[in-house]
Amino acid sequence: MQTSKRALITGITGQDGSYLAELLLEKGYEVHGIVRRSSQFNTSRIDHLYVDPHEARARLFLHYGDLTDGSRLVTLLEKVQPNEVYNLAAQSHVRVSFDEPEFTGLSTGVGSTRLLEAIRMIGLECRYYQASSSEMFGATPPPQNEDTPFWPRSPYGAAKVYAYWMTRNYREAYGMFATNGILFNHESPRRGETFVTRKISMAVSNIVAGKQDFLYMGNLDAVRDWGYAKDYVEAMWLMLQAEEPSDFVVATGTAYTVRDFLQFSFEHVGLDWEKYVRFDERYLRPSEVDSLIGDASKARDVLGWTPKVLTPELARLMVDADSKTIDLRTELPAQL
Ligand code: NAP
Ligand code: G4F
Repeated sequence: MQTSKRALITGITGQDGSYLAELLLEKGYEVHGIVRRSSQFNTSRIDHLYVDPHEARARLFLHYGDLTDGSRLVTLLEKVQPNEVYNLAAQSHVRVSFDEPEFTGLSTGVGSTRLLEAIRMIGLECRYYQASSSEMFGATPPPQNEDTPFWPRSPYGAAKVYAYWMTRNYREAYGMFATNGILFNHESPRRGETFVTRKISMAVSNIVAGKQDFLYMGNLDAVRDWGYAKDYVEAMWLMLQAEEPSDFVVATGTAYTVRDFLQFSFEHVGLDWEKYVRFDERYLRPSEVDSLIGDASKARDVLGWTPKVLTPELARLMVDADSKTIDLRTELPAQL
């Protein structure tokens, strides 16, 4: 399908940003992404999409910017004039948010306000997507849906709750088309290496290749509702095509423990996970989220969205992907 729409994605270099950019390019969008200046290139997840902007066929454009720099957001929005803005940028690691609570608040929380306010200040007519999170439900027992009260258990969760309410406030106060996607955990071979699923899939491929002896982990009892990132970016796009702005839970509705994910992953290569996994308290959090299981009935009924890949298949596809790229990877510093 061809459209002449223009989208701006913050966090385009992240897991979801890269899949969303792919999806929007497939749909004929002109895609603009905000990239943080770094001393090394940080665009490996989107390099395969990049075409030199001097070429007429180029439809992906990257711009330097940062959610902590409000005036830059104003100049960028004014220049790009997007029809759709997807705010995916965040310090997104829950454990790290306990180490860097202030920065997490500035980027993950107030960063959203900077973007919303920049849109309002320049009078841009656009649809806005906020990457809200199931982490906002925290200690409230499952199943969680759009009406479930928030009880965040981390600086990250608290920052996301603030951003959620600012998004709703701009919708109610200024009539903006501003929507929250409350996404449950979603993973892929592009998942950051220090999130639990990717840490497991990389370790399994390393162990099979004889490059690693043991995997050190924290709480194996936590329950999560893990879906596939590629399915979830489709839901983001559908939310901005809806008639009305609203808030939507996106989840598979299934529940597995970290221990289950270990079992699916090791079993896939014929190994017994219990022989390789050891405990390290470094990976515990000061306060944990015990159980997240989403009820995505509203997304199904209003948007027609359903997940295609469930957790056991996800674990297998991640192990397969990491096994194929094992020779191309650099090893992680152990303390991460
Ligand atoms: P991710 O892989 O960690 O990507 C985060 C992105 O944000 C990266 O592009 C990162 O840039 C960028 N970023 C971080 N701080 C920034 C700043 N101050 N200014 C501009 N950009 C900044 O996260 P993800 O898994 O794709 O998740 C996307 C969004 O959904 C995040 O907001 C996350 O909190 C939220 N979310 C994720 C999940 C999930 O399970 N994946 C679930 C619910 C909600 P660099 O590449 O330069 O670091
Ligand atoms: O993979 P995780 O780090 O993801 P977490 O904390 O659920 O957060 C992710 O999902 C949120 C949606 O609910 C997003 F908003 C957020 O941005 C992020 O994408 O940890 C999952 C579970 C936790 O209970 C953790 O304690 O795995 C447990 N875990 C056990 N051992 C571990 C480890 N987590 C990590 N990262 N590393 C471990 O060694």
